[in-house]
Amino acid sequence: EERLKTTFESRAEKSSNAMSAKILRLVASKRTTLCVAADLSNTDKVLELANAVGPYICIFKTHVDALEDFSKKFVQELQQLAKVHNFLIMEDRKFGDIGHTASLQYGAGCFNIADWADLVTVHAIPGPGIIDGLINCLENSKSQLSDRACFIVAEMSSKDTLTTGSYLSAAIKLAETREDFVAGIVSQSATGISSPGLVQLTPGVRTISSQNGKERNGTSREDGLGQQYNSPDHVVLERGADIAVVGRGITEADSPSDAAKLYRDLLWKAYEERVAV
Ligand code: 5FU
Repeated sequence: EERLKTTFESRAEKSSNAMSAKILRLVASKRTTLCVAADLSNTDKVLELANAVGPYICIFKTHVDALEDFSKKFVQELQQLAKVHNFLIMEDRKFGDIGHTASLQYGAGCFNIADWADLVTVHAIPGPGIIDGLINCLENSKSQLSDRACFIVAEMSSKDTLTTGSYLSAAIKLAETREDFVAGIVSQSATGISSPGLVQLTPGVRTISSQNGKERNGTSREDGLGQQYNSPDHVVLERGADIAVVGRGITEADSPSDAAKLYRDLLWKAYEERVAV
């Protein structure tokens, strides 16, 4: 497939979204396609993780509604680390309501996500109105539209997910027709994605050796709550992942920083193999 064989540098040039071009250029220059999922409950731990893995990642992904002590100061410190280590911040909010409500959730409330998150995730289920809602929010905020973008959750990693068939193809179509605000797609495969600028973000990534010996019983590719894992190689070479999301594979490692370095290396090697002529 043409798109998957193309280097990040040339895809950046073909991109019609400023943020997707920025992501692709960052990935190419920093030589990392690793996104770390910081699913921790306390802001000090999140900042400590961001500082440890910062040199090895392109995106730091948060779930701020899972934090027990969220504050404006936390956001400022995270943004500072993003500057120092050169990574982008993605709040994995998975907005899923009508445009008007999503707009309030994005730019108001105690999190004010629009103020600090470079990227957010959005479910396709409400249709294009949700994208209009988020854009509308930015037009009335101090953040620039060109500094913000969303990823459409087209296909989930969880067992028996409903994101299949016509839902999946319609979600990809939504992303491809709304590159004015869509930088990428969260999915488990590249099937149906044709726009070179759209970035495929793939969660559910873990090496077998990082699963604390669970591989011995042969059922190590799940977490007991529906998450399903694939290896870094597999998601890049067989499923079209541009950026791979690793959470517990790194946060539960003895050294998150060593683990991030290892995942970065495995992922980059697989990318080089994918684009090799
Ligand atoms: F859209 C999705 C999805 O389909 N699967 C996911 O796992 C998002 N995720 C996120 O990736 C999820 O919310 C976690 O933050 C992260 C995976 O973490 P893990 O610890 O590597 O399983």
